[in-house]
Amino acid sequence: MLVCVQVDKQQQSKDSVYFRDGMRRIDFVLSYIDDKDGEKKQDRRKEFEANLEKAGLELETEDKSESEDGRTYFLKIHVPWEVLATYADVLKIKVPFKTNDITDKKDVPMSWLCTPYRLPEHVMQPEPDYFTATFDKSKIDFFLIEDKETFFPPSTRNRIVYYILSRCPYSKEDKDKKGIKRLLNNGTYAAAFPLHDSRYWTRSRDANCESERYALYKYWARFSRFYKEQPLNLIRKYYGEKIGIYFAWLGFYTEMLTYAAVVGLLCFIYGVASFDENVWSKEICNKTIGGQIVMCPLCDKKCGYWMLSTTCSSSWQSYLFDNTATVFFAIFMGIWVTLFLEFWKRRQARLEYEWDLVDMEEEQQQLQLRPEYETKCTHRRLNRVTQEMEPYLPLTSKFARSVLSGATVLFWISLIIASIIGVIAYRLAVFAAFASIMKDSPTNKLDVVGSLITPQLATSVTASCINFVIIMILNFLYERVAIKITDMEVPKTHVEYENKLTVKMFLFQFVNYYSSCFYVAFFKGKFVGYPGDYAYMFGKWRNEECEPGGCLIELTTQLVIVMVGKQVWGNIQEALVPWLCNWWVSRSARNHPESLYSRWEQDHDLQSFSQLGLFYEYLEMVIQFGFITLFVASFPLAPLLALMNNILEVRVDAWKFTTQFRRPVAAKVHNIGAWNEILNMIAVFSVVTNVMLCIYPIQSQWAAIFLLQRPGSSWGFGALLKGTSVVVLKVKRALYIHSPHLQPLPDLRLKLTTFGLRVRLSNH
Ligand SMILES: [Ca+2]
Repeated sequence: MLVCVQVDKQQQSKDSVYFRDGMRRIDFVLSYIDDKDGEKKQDRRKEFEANLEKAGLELETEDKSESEDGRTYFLKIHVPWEVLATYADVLKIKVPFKTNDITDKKDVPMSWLCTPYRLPEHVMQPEPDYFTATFDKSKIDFFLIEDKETFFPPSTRNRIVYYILSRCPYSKEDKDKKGIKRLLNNGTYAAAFPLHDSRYWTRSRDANCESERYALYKYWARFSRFYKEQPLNLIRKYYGEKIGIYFAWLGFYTEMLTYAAVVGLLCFIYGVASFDENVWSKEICNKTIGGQIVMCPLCDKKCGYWMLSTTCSSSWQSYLFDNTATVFFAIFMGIWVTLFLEFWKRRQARLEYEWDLVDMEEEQQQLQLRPEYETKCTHRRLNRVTQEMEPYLPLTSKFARSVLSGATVLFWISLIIASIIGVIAYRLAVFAAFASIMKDSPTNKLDVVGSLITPQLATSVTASCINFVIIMILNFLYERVAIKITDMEVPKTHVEYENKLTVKMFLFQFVNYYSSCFYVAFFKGKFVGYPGDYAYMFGKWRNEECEPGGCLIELTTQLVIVMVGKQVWGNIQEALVPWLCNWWVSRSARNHPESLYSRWEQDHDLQSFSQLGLFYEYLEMVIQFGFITLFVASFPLAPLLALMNNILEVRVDAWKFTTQFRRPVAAKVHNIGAWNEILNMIAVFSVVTNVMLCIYPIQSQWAAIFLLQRPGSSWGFGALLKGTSVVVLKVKRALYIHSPHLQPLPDLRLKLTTFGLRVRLSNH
């Protein structure tokens, strides 16, 4: 008998997501290490687990002797049908009651063209389409329940367990001491996570197990699948709507980037092709024109006069990014941004229908009060609508907290601005030094080193690097501060918490990443004064001048360094770091392949998915979105760079979620939240910056020398660009008029039927 059990266990434990009886599914796992002086912790655990059992959960503990390191206990949690039904009712979870019998299959012409990008149907549609209604415990017969054990999908089950865990008290004396989060913070438990359903590289041996993780890895989370569509329904089923919407958005953004990248590339090719017709550069390089023009010294003491023709080659370089096509591209991007936002709104609305999020009610949000809010708000008041007492924060306290957090954000933003002024001072000081090194060589040495490296370029490259390092350090510190002050504000719901944090972090990041670009684009070289009457910073350093070709080429350098640096660094941080950590943690298990390495231990060794995990993913992409829209007039290749990064990004993120992280608790959201408004804000901003970028180069020195003598060549563009905003508005209006989501979609009809049924149901 003993042998039999042993064999059974051996067979099961590598893959099984069930209790020892092989029947009850493990919905959540808690782990802890039993340390010697942990009596207090032991008491808390005892009380907590007793309360969990009181709430109806079933527990099973794996002894530490079973674990790989011999120190870790694993507590497995199963939630039985009764509890599921109760909480599904409380949380107003929607469940199927009828299969969708309305078929609206459209035959898309030329659909065979898309076949290489398609995934098999069972991956794209992992479950049939249902009509759904809010679960009601008293009307169980109404719903499509075949098997009570599998009626609620794993993502719903883990959501329910997490809801219970985050509200379960753990102290007899103090009723306010509750929730798994606090227990994790004070080290009572080491980890709490739902289980992945199989190993990612192979199907589970257990026939009852869906092995969705394996399917995700096979069809989605590999780089070799980069040209395939994403199985969004499966992602949503496995990870929940929140992560599903992120990947839908990322995929959509990448798709739209393709158009911008192609047009940007064409503009660049135009620059290369029309290279020979570049009159400015020809005249600068011409010995009788550029060779005759003597320019004033770039710095006060050591610099000498120089010939305009020495900047011959750099003027050719800057022509590549600064020509007529650039202006066209800036206008194009203005329209592109508008289309992007409008089409995303539609896509999002579609997803809301398809994923059944349309009538995710407000009261449901109310029910999802953050446990921290419940405990920190000691005041209670009567809600007149529900006639229930609910916690609230007094207005004065709320106000004080908001002011304090606002002040903190301002303080940190001013810190960045101070550091940027520091970098400018560095530029001025170093530029004087560089210029004096090259001072004797306007005619001879510059041909050797100076033809590629002008003092301006050398300064701007080093300054960009320093700037990048400062950006990274400030980022690191501010992240911690932002979380602290958002906690302090005690937002009511998770959604509110995230939106507050999003806005805080974004404001900071916006200044942090873009300010140096703004400086180069709009301030540098604009306040230099005139020969004989130069302007000085702090009365000491002469204000910087742009390169003779204008500041645009410097902006391009800056953009490339920050953008490429950030993307390379981001991918290293995102993929390499978790991979290395996992590799290190699981090394002992790999060394003993004969030993049992159970499902929960494998997942325990993975990286934990932080609550803010998705926030950083969005932030990274939105900052990139800013780079390609705000300064696109200076660098038409930026969308192409972004596109290449994003094709990689989709798969890196997918790979990371599927293989390197523990399974996140499924969460529901309507849309991408505060990011929608932030994207809109960037879009408005980008029209302004691009207009300005296209007007400003006129002030460059060449222009001063050549253009003003030839009026009419570039001046029209400013007006043209002001026209862009008009065009953008027109496009927007046209889209509204022809918007299909104003007409009732077939989907909408379905939902209305559902709604009617629900009304009838609740009237029973
Ligand atoms: Ca990412």
